[in-house]
Amino acid sequence: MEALKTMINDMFHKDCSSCTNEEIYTALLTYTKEALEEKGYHNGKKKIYYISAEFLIGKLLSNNLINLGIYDQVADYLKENGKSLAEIEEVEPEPSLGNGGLGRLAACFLDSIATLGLPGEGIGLNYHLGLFKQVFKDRLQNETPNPWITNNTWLTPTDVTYTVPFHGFELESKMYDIAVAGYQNKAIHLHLFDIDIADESMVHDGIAFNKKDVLHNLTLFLYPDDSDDDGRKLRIYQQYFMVSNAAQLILDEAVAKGCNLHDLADYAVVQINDTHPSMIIPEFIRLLTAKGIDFEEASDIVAKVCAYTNHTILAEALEKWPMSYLEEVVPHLVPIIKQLDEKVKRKYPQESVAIIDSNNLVHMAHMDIHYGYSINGVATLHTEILKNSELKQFYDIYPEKFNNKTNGITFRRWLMYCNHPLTELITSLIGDGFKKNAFELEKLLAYKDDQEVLNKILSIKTDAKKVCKDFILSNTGVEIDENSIFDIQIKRLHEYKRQQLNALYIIYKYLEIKGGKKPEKPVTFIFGAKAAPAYVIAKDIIHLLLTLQDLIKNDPDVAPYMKVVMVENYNVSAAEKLIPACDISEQISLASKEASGTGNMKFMLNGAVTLGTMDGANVEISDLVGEDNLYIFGQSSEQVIQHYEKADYNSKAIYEGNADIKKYVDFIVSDQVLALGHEENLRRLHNELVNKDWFMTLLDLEDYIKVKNQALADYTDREKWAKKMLVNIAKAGFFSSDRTIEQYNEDIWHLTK
Ligand code: 26Q
Repeated sequence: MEALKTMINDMFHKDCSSCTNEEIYTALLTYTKEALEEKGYHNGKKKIYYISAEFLIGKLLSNNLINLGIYDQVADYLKENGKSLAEIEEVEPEPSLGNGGLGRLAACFLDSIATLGLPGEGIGLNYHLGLFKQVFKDRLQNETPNPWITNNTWLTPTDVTYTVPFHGFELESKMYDIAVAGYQNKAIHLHLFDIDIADESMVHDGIAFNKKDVLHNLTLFLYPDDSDDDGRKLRIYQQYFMVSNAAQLILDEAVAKGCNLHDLADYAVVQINDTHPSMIIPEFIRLLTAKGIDFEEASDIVAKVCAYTNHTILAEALEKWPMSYLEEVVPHLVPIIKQLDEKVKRKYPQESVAIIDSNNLVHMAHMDIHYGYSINGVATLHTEILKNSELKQFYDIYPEKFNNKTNGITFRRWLMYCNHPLTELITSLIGDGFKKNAFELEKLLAYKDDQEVLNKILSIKTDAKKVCKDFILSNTGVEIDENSIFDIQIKRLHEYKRQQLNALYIIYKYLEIKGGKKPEKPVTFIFGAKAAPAYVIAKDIIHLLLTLQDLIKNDPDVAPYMKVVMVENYNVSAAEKLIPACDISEQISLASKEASGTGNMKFMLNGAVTLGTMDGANVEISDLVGEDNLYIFGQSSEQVIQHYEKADYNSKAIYEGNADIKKYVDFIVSDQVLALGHEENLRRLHNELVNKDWFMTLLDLEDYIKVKNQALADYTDREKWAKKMLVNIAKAGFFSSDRTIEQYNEDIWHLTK
């Protein structure tokens, strides 16, 4: 640590113990950046370019220290000087360059690409204010900006700049880099493109800004509201800016390595992360034809370079842009897209596979599938649904293009960093081979009947709950009981994820306790979720949760037995505190709707037991741990898909036919709840559940209550529960993103290390 010591002295002319946390953070940032540069970057003839509108990277300091292998030394050195690394980390702002799962997956993938030593880069946008910061006011979500770029930033400006043409004007870009360290390996780059003239001062009243002033707002926010036309167009501006820069960079790098452009596929593979970067296909063709390659060959070249990952089957999230928008924003791509569409129509005249449909909507996913060489889903069930229903018409044409890549998570952040005590216990039992080969976690199964080990696992959980309790107190002002059961649902707020189902359980439980039935063990129901600013019902669900939180807190009959707490501004840093403390992991989406889920994997790895539907990667978790080690409820994806096909789901009939269900749903608009909450929000939500309920909450409610009660009852047999925890940890190895990335490379990218 001599070098760090000298650096601190040179920078601040005093020693570590007299520095402020801000000063030490500044020194550590410089120190770490230099260490990363010294290690160098992976290189090779062929590179993977992972292009994504989102990279939810989280705070970077500790993660980089771990991957550089110096975390313990730095932490010890600071401790010797009376400082705490945990407190210093608080100084670091969290970049919020993603919404949720898709963005976090991209961040885990960069970690694994670097760790496995694959030549690769991430390419995205440098949103100055990221995703909004959530503030609760009057039990409602408000949105404020999250400025994360300070003088002390991981961003390194580069000299790389490109000209991006739009209708009527051009924008000069500037590329910023963030180094992503591999674990005990070299680093890779995350390239984030920006414009110099982005103007944060145009943001006012929360996160409102002039959407028409594209010159100054292009990189201000992640995904501006797409509830209106200007917001949707701004999304197209952002997407094109991202992919034009990416395409220019990729071609430049290839040419610099000796590529003649006809052989681009020997130098580059582009993974298109959902359809947000899909315009890279026509953009590549535009650039290649400008260099003299004819259209036919250009489209063949692109089809050997681009691969597409689908992350959702929700129709409203599949991007379809009106041709008129593209004409307005990127008219130079329009003739290319039309030519691509005509080529498809000549061979496959059926409208279901057209790029441009009869309403003049451009289907981005359709373009990816026709002009990419691989399409993958993100969990086994999800890929099967794509092949057999959602994208069946394409599977019939191109069966060889379809493949599954079940998602994964980086164990560096989601175990080694966020749960040191568990990491140490595992290391003491099976050595540290699991850090490079996650499947070695299975060796833990040998300790399934070892009392001492089981007790240690339980006591690590209790300690994590104490840490989490402090976090929740400082975040919300609510004091929770570390001896209660921690039941946690943290993820974006969406009706398909069914936070409302969990809320109805809470109402059931509240009424049961009011009726005199006291639970054996108190339960804390913990939530964290942001709702899209324009998603009205999602915001109503947040309002219900915050209202229930207060109702229960203020009721002395009930408060000793249950508590509800909603964490404000749920983000990666909050997840790192909550996940190690969780007993019951809520993964309760309507079967068939959650493509994979990745929180489910993080919880399992940290010894939580899943309570979930047979959806997304829950199915694979269930296969791995066996039915004794998780709790499954609800209708299967086949049954749900049947209901949609027959359009026979009727929530009103369930509501009217089941007095208990009616009682729980009506409680939302009871006098007690209305006395605390807002009538408009609560009535709207009640009406939604009774008359629409698109995601079949009421259908699964009875079974959910039954199975959740079973889980809570089983929790009291501590030894039995500890065994379930151990099996979950031991079987989590499959969900390492290292495994996922190995499979992408084997089947799609074909890179040499
Ligand atoms: C599309 C059009 C207009 C506006 C916004 C969007 C949009 C924005 C973000 C569509 C989708 C997203 C994000 C999707 C996402 O996060 N999907 C999640 O991806 C994870 C990683 O594969 C899965 O684990 C989750 O199941 C999936 O929901």
